[in-house]
Amino acid sequence: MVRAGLEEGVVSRGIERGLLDVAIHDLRDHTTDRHRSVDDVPYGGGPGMVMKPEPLARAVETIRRERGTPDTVVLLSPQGRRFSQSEAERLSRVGHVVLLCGRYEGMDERVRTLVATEELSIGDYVLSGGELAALVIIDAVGRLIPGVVGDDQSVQEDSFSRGLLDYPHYTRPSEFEGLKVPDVLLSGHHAEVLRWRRRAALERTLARRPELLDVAALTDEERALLTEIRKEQEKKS
Ligand code: 4GX
Repeated sequence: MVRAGLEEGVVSRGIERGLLDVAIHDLRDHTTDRHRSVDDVPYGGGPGMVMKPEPLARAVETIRRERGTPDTVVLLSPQGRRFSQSEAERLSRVGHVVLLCGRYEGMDERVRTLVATEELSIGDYVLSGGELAALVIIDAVGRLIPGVVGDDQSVQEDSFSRGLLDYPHYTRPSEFEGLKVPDVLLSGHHAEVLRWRRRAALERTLARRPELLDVAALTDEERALLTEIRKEQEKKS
């Protein structure tokens, strides 16, 4: 599943170009019983299975031996701290990251205390395994590694790297199904375009994700714009 997810896209080309390296480890290769079991019934009873601690501990031990001690060992689970753009930025500066993916209903608690050094969740929903969460993290972190995305500026100006939602984008044609591209974007007035985009990003963030404005790093000009937008919306309502 992880291999399939790494077969295409900007991050996979980064891997081909040697800008980052991703190794996949199958927990079943770190089992010792005939059935190569990675799960067992829960102590105390109840439904569902629990990931055994030994295969995970042995897999990380193998990684330590072959590639050195990782800088961080991340357990992926809905109980983790929420993964975000700032977490992606942090991980993009870490040299060696191990992502632990589990299946089933739970993970033996001793994996948390002995093997993992942190726990991350990609969102409040339940996946059938940690592999898709790992792919999400590899993608978000991978594209922040210098050179992976061709246009460095586009990464820096991304929605969220500034803590705001993105402004609306348009390309040709200038009119589609009766909807026109805003005149200012065709005007060639670069300063006006920038101002329109800043304002549009603030309007959108205020309308859809107002809580982001509490933590976004805004310039004095943006604070003034925001006050203006709020006043206009008061008038409308
Ligand atoms: N963000 N899952 C992990 C198995 C599991 C259960 C408990 C550790 C402890 C998820 C998420 C997620 C489902 C991956 C349960 N592992 N992972 N899996 N949301 O839902 O990261």
